[in-house]
Amino acid sequence: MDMTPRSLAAIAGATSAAVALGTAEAVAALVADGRSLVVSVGDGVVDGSGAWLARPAIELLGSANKPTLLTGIVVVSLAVGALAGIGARRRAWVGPVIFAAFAALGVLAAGEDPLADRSQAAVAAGLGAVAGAAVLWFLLRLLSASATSSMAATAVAADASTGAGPIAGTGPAPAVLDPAAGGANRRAFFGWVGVAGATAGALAVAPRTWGRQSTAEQARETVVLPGVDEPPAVAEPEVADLSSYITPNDDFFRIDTALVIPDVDPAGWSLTIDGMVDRPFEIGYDELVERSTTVAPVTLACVSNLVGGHLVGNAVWQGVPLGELLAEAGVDPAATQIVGRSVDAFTVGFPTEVAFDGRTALVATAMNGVPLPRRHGFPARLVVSGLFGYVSATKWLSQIELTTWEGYDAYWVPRGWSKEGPILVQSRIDTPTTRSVRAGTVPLAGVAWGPGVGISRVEVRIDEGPWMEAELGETLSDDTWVQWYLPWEATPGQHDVEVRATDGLGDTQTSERSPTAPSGATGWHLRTIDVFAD
Ligand SMILES: Nc1nc2c(c(=O)[nH]1)N[C@H]1C(S)=C(S)[C@@H](COP(=O)(O)O)O[C@H]1N2
Ligand SMILES: [Mo]
Repeated sequence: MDMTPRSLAAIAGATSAAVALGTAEAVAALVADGRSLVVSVGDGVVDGSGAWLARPAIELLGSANKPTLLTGIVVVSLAVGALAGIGARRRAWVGPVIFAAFAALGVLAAGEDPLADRSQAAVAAGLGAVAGAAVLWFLLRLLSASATSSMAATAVAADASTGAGPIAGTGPAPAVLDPAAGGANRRAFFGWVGVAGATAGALAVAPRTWGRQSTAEQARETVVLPGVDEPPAVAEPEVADLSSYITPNDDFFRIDTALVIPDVDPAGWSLTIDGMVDRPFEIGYDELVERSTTVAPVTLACVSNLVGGHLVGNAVWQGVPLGELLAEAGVDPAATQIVGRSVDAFTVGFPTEVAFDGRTALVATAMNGVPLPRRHGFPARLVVSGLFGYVSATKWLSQIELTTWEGYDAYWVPRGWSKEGPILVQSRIDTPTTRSVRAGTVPLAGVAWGPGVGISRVEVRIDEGPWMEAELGETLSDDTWVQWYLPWEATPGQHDVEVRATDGLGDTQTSERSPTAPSGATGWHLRTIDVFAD
C-alpha cells in the first residue's frame, strides 16, 4: 500500500496519543485515587454541556450514551494526536506542545471533578504526555530515516541513469544506500506502531482489570442489615410478561450523570447534615445502617420516562426517616429547601415540608433486602415518595444541606427542568409485548402509578370505544404502583388499545400529550395491535 508521508505521520501521531492515554490510564489506575482522566473529561462534558445537550442526554446517558461518550473522547484524542503527528513532521516542537496542552486539559477536567485528585491527575497526565511525545519523536525519526533512505535510493537510481554526481544536502547520511532500505524502514515503522498500539491498549486495560477490586463491593459484602419484618408478598395477577410488583434490583432502571459508578468506601464515608440547622452533625455508615429499621415500598420514577417507558420501578427500601435525622439537627423554620448532595457533586432540591408531611422520605441503605447496589447509590441514597428522582433521589449521598427555596437551584434546574418535580399519574401497557396477536382472549396488563396517593382506578378502551375498568392487583402502600389486568376478546383487524389511570385523590390522568421536559411526559399510553385470525 502506498501511503503519503503525511498519513504516515498521522498514524505516528495517533499511535503516540494512544500511548499517552494508555500511560495516563495505567498511572491513574495504580495510584490511590484511580480516577480516569478520560472519565473526568467525560464528566466535564456531561456537566458542562448545559441545556442544549442535557435534555436529550439525561435519558441516553443512563445507558448507551456513556460508552459512546467515552469512546468519542478517545477517538477525538487520537485525531488530535494525528494532527500533532502531521504538525511535528515539519516543526518538532509541535508534538510536545500539543501533548502538554492535552495533559493540561485533563488536569483541568480533574480539577472540576469532585471524585478526582488534581495532583494525582497531574502526575498521570504529565507522564502520559511525556510518553506520548517521546513515542511521537521516535516514530517520526523512523519515518524520516525511511524517507531519507528511499530518497537516497531514488538518488542512487537517478545517478545510475543520468551519470550525475550524488545530490548533496539531503539530510543525515542514510544508514543503508540500498533501494530496498526505505521499505525495510517502513516495515520497522509499522512494527513499532504495532508494538506501541498494543502497549497502549494493555496499559489502558490491564491495571484496571487486574489491579484493584472495588472497595465498595468488598465492603458491601460484609454489611449486616438490622433485622426487620419483611413486607408480606402481594397477590399478583398471573399474566406472562406483566411487570412484577417488586422490581428485582438487577432489572431496576438506572439513571444518573456518573460515567463511572462512584466506588465509595463506607469506612471513609459519612453523611453530613448541615446548613440552616441548629446542630449540624455527621453520621457514619455503621450507625446509619444500625438505625435503618424503617422499611417502605416506594415506586421511583424518572422525569425522562416517556409514556409507556421503563424508567420506573418499585422497590422495598430500608433506611432512616429523613425527618428523624433532620429533627436531631434542628431545622431553622426559614429553611424551605432540602438539598441532597452526592459524592460526585450531583444535587437534588425539594421542599423541607416533604420530610415532615408524613410521606415516606428515607435516607436508604438497603434495597429489596440487600445493601444498596453500587449502581443504585451505595452506601446511602435518598428516597422520597411522590417526587421524581431528579429532585429527590440522590445516590451516593454525602450531604443534606438545609437552605432556602430561592437560595439554591439543584443540578437539573439550570439545565431546563422544573424546580418542583412531582411524579405524574401514569399508566403503562406491558402485555401483549408483541405488535400482533392471535384472535381470542388476549390478556391486557400493565402497571399504573401516582404521586404517593395510590391508584384508585385503571381503565382501558379499544378503538376509542367505552372505557372498561381493569382489575387491580394488591399493593403494599399508596407509594407504589399497582398492577392492572383486563382480558380482551380480540377480534381480527388492527386495534388501538389505550389505558388511563385515576389516582387516589380521584384525579384522572390527562390525555394531553406533553414531552418529558420540563416536568415529565403526559398522555395516555396507546398501543396499536394487529389481531390475526386463526
Ligand atoms: N448522585 C446522583 N444521584 C442521582 C442521579 C444522578 O445523576 N447522580 N440521578 C437521579 C435521577 S434523575 C433518577 S431518576 C434517580 C434514578 O435512580 P436509580 O438509578 O436508582 O433508578 O436517581 C437520581 N439520583
Ligand atoms: Mo431521572
